[in-house]
Amino acid sequence: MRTASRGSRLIRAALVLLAGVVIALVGVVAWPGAASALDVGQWQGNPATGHYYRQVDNVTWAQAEAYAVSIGGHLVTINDQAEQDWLEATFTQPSSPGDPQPLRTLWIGFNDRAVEGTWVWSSGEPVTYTHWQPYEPNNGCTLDGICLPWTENAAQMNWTKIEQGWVGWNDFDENRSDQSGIVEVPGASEQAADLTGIVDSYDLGKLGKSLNDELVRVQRALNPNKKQHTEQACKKLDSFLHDVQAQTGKKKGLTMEQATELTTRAEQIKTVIGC
Ligand SMILES: [Ca+2]
Ligand SMILES: [Ca+2]
Ligand SMILES: [Ca+2]
Repeated sequence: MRTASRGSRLIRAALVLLAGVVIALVGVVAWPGAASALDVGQWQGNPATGHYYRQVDNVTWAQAEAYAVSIGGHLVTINDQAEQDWLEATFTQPSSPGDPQPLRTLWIGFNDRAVEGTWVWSSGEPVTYTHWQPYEPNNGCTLDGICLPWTENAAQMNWTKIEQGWVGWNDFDENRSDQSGIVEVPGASEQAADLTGIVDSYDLGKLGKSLNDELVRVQRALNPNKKQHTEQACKKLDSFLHDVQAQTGKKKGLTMEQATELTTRAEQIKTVIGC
């Protein structure tokens, strides 16, 4: 009995993963106008927090936060010096040529969008740590009281004041769309942190590793009475393959390369579970 229920649990887990992929495929199509512009990096796991982080490029603060929320997280909340140090070690990179900042500046969740001067985290977590540059946040005004024609209501990390040799946070114009941000997802596992949002090479890699491994175990756990479950799984796989085919080559759909990889994985899984 135990084996059988474990088998059906694993089948269910596998189907949830597949459903995640299908949702992800739909997500590629549904993301309003941003799918092609939204560049996301690899997930990076932080062993100290147990959370997963990834960089998203070419976004305003609000776009980055919306993306983060869509995958179950927020723009990063920096809770302490250790998290700040890990972020610097993991995400520091040179800026693009022509950018006056030597390092790429990165949106974090800290903002005073609701009440000027009252800084909060978009995650709602309490403020336990800050790492502002000297004389920041300044809301876009110099010490002499000369202000830029916009306000500054969202914070970025990796701002550098070369003359002071200091790298820290700065408040900046939240509407600048040529910026990057760091997303933090409190996923208990890499699978929970991913297989949502947008299909990327990371998803494909995880599919190959985790889903296949899981299904090999399913096959071992299955007994002949559980044939029905196999049939259900096979049906899901066929419908998944159908979705892949339908989205291939479409504008904002899957590339041929992505489709081939997904198809290969699904066919492998079908073989493993004996469709
Ligand atoms: Ca955090
Ligand atoms: Ca402000
Ligand atoms: Ca500022």
